[in-house]
Parts: sequence; structure tokens; C-alpha cells
Amino acid sequence: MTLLVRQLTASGRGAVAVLNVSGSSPSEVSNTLARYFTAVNRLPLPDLPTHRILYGTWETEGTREDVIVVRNGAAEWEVCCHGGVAAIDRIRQCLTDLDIQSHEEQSDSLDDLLLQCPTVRTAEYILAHRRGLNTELAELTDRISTDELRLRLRRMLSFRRFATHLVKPWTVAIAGCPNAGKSSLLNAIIGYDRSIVFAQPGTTRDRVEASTVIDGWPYLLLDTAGVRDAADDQIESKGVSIAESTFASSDAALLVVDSTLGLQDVDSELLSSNADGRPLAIVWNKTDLVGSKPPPDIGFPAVQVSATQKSGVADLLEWLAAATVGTPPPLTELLPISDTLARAAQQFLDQQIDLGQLKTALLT
Ligand SMILES: Nc1nc2c(ncn2[C@@H]2O[C@H](COP(=O)(O)OP(=O)(O)OP(=O)(O)O)[C@@H](O)[C@H]2O)c(=O)[nH]1
Ligand SMILES: [Mg+2]
Repeated sequence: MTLLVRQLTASGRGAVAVLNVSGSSPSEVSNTLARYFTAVNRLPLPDLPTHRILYGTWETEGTREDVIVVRNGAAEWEVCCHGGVAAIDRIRQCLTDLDIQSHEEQSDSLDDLLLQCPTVRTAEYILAHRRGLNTELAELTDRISTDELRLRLRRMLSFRRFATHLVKPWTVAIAGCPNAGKSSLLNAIIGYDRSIVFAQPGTTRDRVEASTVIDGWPYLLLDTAGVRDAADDQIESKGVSIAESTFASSDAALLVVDSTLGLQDVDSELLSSNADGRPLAIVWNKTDLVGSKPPPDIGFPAVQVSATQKSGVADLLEWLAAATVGTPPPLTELLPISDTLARAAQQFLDQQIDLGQLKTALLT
């Protein structure tokens, strides 16, 4: 039999998590759950009528979770557990470790995308599509010319980057020389001490990640080790290579420069390695020590900040939102909201699928 396990609540930590468990055979699904679940009133799961709620425990080797199970249909159940990541993983693992064919659904339906939305602002776009934006175009396909349809699909695909980042955060590397104030900047942006700040260069070794929301858009900030030649220290040297690859692969980059020292050779090398068109700003930090003198023009957007005084941070975030999201499309704009839709649109433009197949993707 096939057992399908889907998390209905958003991914990550929450107060409560809900897993939907379904399969082809009612008795096999309930027997599978009964291997781990015991109701406090000892009611056997296979006999449970639809819509009955049972409180009990989920037991695996050495661990017990308080859970609630609900039978939604003959072969469909919900398991509600504590929303901590460990509890969810433990229950999922029980169901996916079985010697039956079981899998977790990786779906990009609008409902699943909505669950993954990290912010209300991004969810509004998915909701607009759920209310019928895709289906509108599906219905229009019979009334507009192929040229007009192709034009609309091309326009839709031009929003691919924006659409991808409705569920996936924009990654932003914070890079630069040791002691430039990268970790201080990360902490100033997120408003709490996530990364260790210390006067000694070489403090940050590993990549330190922090999620945040700027103007309603999701970002993952990546603090990195200061870039320098660290051949005599293997751990730091590993950190430097992680820093360089993080800098190269992120959606945007902030090159932090200590204003009292000015641009260093390492900074120039990082600047010259920047991929074409990728948003990058030079963050002239420690302005509290040098006054308001304007920074030299290096040919990149520049923002003056003092991470410790938290001045200039608002300007920096404004630049970041403008450089990544830019002017957001109106909520009425049709977006390539799922991979399925984006792929189908491209395949139709490349004449690899026909109108019927495109319509199916629009209606998914
Ligand atoms: N005056 C002043 N000091 C700052 C500022 N930002 C950081 N510092 C100081 O600079 C030192 C290094 O700061 P960090 O944030 O640890 O620098 P970093 O770039 O993360 O350093 P590494 O992790 O070693 O690469 C600390 O003593 C900070 O307090 C600033 O805006 N003004
Ligand atoms: Mg640091």
C-alpha cells in the first residue's frame, strides 16, 4: 500500500503541528497508526467512526508524545502533535520508516504553497491566485489568439524571481574583512544578538544564519567569516572558503567595510568576483568613528551605517528591498506561482506541450 504523509501546518516550529496521513486501504492506514498511537480511553483505531477525535500518546522507542488523532475519512487521518520540530520529525519518521511504500508529498499546489508562505504579504499573492487568477487565463485561452497567449505567458514568466521568493527567502550574504562589523550589522538588522561580536578579528568562523522580514518580504541573512589569508588555521581557512562561496551564491550581498580603514585588497577582490547584475552594496560601517564624510565612489551602491549605534540601518534595508524585490507587481498580476506552472508556460512557448496540457497546469 502507499501511505501519504503531508504536514498541513507551516514548516518550522509552531505551537501545534498537524500531519495528514492517508492511504489506499482504510484498515492498513489505521493499523499503521495503531502501531504507535494508544488512546487514553483505549478505543481501537480501526473501529473509530469518521470525525471522532481521540486523545492519546504516540510511543516510539523511549519517547512519548501527547497527540490527538482525528479520522477525516475511511483512509484519511490527521495527527495533531506538539509543534516542535523534534516531535513532528519523530512522528513523520515512524510513518516513513515503515517497510510499506510510503512517501511525503512534495507538492506545489496553491494550498501547499500557501502553507509555506512566511509572511502575510507573500500569502496575499498566493491567495489571489487561489481565488482564480490562473483559472481566468485558462478560460481565456479559447478566446484569445495564440500570439496574445504567448505574450501573456512571457509576461508571467518575467516575474519568476519574484514568485520564487514568495515562499523561499531572499538570501543575503554579509561579507568582508575580519572585524569590519559584519556580525554587529547582522545583529543590528534583526534586533537581537544572534551572532557573536568581539574586538578580535576572526571571531565568526562558521556561517551564521538569521531569518527576518523586511517590508513584508522574507530574507535569510548570512553572516560569514572575515575573508583573509588564514593558511595557518585550518578551521578559519574552512570558514573563509564557506564565506567566499556564500558571497558568490547568495541572491544579494552586503560588503561590509570598516570606514576607519577604507577598502582593502580583499574587498576589491570580492567586488570583482561579483556576478553580473547581482545586487551588491558596500556598507561603510563604523561611521560613528569617522563622522559624516561621504565615502569614496567605488562604482557600487553605498550605504553608511554604524552597526553599534544602529544608524543608517533603515536606509540599508530600504536599498535591500528595492534591489531584490523592486516594485512589487499588483496583486492582480498572474505570476508563475508554482514550478509546475512555470515549467508548463515555458514548455508551451517552446512548443513542447499543447494548449490542453497548458490549461491543465493553469488549473492545478
Ligand atoms: N565604533 C564601532 N565599532 C563597531 C561597529 N561595528 C562593529 N564594531 C566593533 O568592531 C569589532 C568587531 O565587530 P564584529 O561585528 O565582531 O566584526 P566581524 O566583521 O563580524 O568580525 P569577524 O567575525 O572577526 O570577521 C567589535 O569590537 C565591535 O564592537 C560600529 O559601527 N562602530
Ligand atoms: Mg563576525
